[in-house]
Amino acid sequence: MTGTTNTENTANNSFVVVANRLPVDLTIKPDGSLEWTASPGGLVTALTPVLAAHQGCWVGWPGVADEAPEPFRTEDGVLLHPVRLSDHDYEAFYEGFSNATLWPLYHDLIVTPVYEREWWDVYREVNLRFAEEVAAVAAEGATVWVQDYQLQMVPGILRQMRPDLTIGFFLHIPFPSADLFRQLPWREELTRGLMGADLIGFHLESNARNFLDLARELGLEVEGEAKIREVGAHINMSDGHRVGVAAFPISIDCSGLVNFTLEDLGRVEQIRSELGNPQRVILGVDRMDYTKGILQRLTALEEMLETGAVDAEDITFIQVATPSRERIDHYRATRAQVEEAVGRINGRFGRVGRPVVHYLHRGIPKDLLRIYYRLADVMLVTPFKDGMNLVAKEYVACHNDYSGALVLSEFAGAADELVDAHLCNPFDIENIKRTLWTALNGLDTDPEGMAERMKAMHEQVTTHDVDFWASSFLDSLGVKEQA
Ligand code: GDG
Repeated sequence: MTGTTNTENTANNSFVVVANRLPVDLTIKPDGSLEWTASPGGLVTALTPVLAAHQGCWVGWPGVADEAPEPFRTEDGVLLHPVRLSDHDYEAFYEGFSNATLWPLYHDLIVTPVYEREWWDVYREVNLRFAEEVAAVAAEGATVWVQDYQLQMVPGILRQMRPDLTIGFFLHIPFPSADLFRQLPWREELTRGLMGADLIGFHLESNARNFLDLARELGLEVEGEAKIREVGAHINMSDGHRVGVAAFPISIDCSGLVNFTLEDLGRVEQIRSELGNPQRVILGVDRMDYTKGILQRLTALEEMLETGAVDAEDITFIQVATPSRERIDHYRATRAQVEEAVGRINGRFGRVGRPVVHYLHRGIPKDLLRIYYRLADVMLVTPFKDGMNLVAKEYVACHNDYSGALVLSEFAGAADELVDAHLCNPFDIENIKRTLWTALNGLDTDPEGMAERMKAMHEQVTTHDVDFWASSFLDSLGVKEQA
């Protein structure tokens, strides 16, 4: 990736995004030189035009401990401003407080959160460091958009340092009920950190309501009620600061997904034939995370094979599970259980040259992922809890021919919008089995009804894409797009 090293004044940015990670990854080559590779996700795609139009700046960690290269400007004109984290910061702030405390607490205690005082100290320190970096690069009166659960103290610290700024915050994961959140030993500080923002965005109305309940419990005055893409509720702080609260369901960049060329469709058919032309292909795509319910869907499949509800000669299941947070115990245990189940199912029901489950524990290129999405007759998305789940939306976007079926957990945020999915309860194996069977059967017995459902979901996703998400949040924050 090319960029110009900064020799300019970097303190004049009128729009600043701050996230745990930069939109590029740093690698150190064997000769010691540094290399940047783009890691564009939906957030990067959505925010790049806004950042470019506003002379924007992205503040974040470059992905390598103890490195904070000079800020530099990308070809799009976005200034990237690296923040340094040591190995110890990474362990205590990221793996510890963010992912072993907040992640399970916010996902309704699927595993027990660890409350470690030292992690909290480091979380605060690292949040302070991010806030200081932002304060140094933001122009007078700039807008700052803080992203996600790793940086919840940043709005409050930043407001104290720079009261001239307009601060937005978006939470990409669920926000739990006040009853669960109350467990957190540092609940007041964390909540007050968030309340430094002018606008706090959640995926769902229910998340926003949970947050407003918490504010009431803390004795704050709440006005109005949570709405979607409209700031219907405000929290009035004693110093006169007003915090807007609303839901902004995130979505995907459809442009690279929707259009399938003849060559793409040829690849779909080629992979189907390499799989032995099964009647139905079932797909799962997740980070290897205990919240995603991968083991439960494998168990459902195994029991269906056992009873003969599905036949190993007729179906193939592809599970892509990208490595994630591999040093955390619960993640290691989840991987071990999933891999044991894959081995057992193939051992019991596969034959040489024809496994039932094709399992990849690595990331695959985006252009191959969309081929898999299109290939899949049924997509299985069964998280116990998920803020939104972009995979479900990506699958639907790739089915512009209205083929296929989506089996979707009721506990994924996406279920609020994708009401035409085959909804299931991932805690109930019998229910996953029934729902998967209904989806497979529907493709045979009611193709028109199934196509109607996919059409409705496809229209919902393509008309509510990631640009729509970013612009509705920023409009509500009062940022005018110049592009
Ligand atoms: C968090 C919240 C919320 C996955 N495997 C590969 C790959 N992916 C891409 C998918 C999708 C993304 O990763 C995963 O996004 P999800 O939304 O499904 O899940 P989380 O990572 O948990 O995201 C979630 C999201 O933030 C946004 O706010 O929806 O609820 O938990 O885009 O396509 N991409 C490629 N190869 C892979 O193997 N290229």
